[in-house]
Amino acid sequence: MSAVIERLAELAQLGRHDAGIDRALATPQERRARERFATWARARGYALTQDDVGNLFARRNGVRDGARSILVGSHLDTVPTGGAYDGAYGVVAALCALEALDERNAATEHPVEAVAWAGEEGSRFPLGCLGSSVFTGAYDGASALALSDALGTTLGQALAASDGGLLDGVSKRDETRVAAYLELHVEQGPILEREGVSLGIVTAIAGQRRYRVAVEGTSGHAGTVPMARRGDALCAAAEMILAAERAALVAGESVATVGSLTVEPNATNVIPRRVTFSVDIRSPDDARIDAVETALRESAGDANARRRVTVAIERLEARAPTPMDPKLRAALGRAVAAIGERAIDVPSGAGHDAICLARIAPTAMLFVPSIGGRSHVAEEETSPHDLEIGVTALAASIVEVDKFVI
Ligand code: HGY
Ligand code: MN
Ligand code: MN
Repeated sequence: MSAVIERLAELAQLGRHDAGIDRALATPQERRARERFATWARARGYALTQDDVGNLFARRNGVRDGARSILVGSHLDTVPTGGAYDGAYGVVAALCALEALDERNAATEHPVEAVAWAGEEGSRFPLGCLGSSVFTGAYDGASALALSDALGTTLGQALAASDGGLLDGVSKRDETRVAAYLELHVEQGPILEREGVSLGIVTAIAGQRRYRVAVEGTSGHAGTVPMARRGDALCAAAEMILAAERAALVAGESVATVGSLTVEPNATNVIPRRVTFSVDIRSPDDARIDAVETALRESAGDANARRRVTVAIERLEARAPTPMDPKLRAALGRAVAAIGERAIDVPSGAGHDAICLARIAPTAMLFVPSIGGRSHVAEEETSPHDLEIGVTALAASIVEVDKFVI
């Protein structure tokens, strides 16, 4: 069994439960995944560094003194019901690609570093791409460490804890100059499988905005408050959620998702006093995201006017649609041809750390197919054949990119 298959099977046990894998940032299971990454890297003599928010780097030296690093990686954390490949594949494949260069005794001009970015999913602390946002200066490190999870634990506290924290004996990372960034990821969509091809070269990553919406109404007895006199927070929330769904359908090439919702006091015979819910809007076209956000805000205004509630919309994150670097995409095309494979251009509806790295360095992504196009579910699956081709293509891409980036 190849190293990429074996290592993914091992990581898949960390955080496994009967509905998938739960490996949120700075939890014991996610720390153990970072420890496995460190063990594999040390076994190859790669120099390990980590920064204050838990990004972890394994460096294979280059031959040109002072050259900036080519970073290659993804993330080890998962959504609460995650699969075995989202993120983990790109981290394991990055290490395997470095090892493939070792086996071929292939020297690179630039140092190449495999990276495990901290907290890409944003499932524990309320910021997606947390680690790569801090690394690229898109988010302040101290503010990130002050972010709290649902239980009030801050990221700083979690990383200081022995079981979820930074790894011992790993030197601090200060270097943030980057020559280029490559990320290999499962597509999480249906295109490659439908086209019958094992590799995709990503054209652009969809823009994404995340919000937290709070609806304050008035609690009361479910049996005695007349309908015309209610300030029912949940009915108001329901109207807003359907307004966002309708707006995404009308805008086209857009998606709007409410994945998380809480009701207070959450009792069957009490009118809901307060409802909070998440909104995730995405599109390759910012104007369409604007249209869906406008519809959401208009629906909130309508609820404020008609429903005796008060609605507050907090925008948590906004990432513009991000094209991948054309010169790197061409290099990936040459690399795929060099290994005798075919690739097609494919957009990414899913978000990735690459959206942050593209702010500071030429950035490109490779995809391999997701069976049934499914991801963020326990059933997430990619064939061993495609997993292995991805690693070969990634190693060839590093060699190609190393020839010309600065
Ligand atoms: O939400 C996303 O697209 C990514 O999986 N964090
Ligand atoms: Mn994901
Ligand atoms: Mn991912």
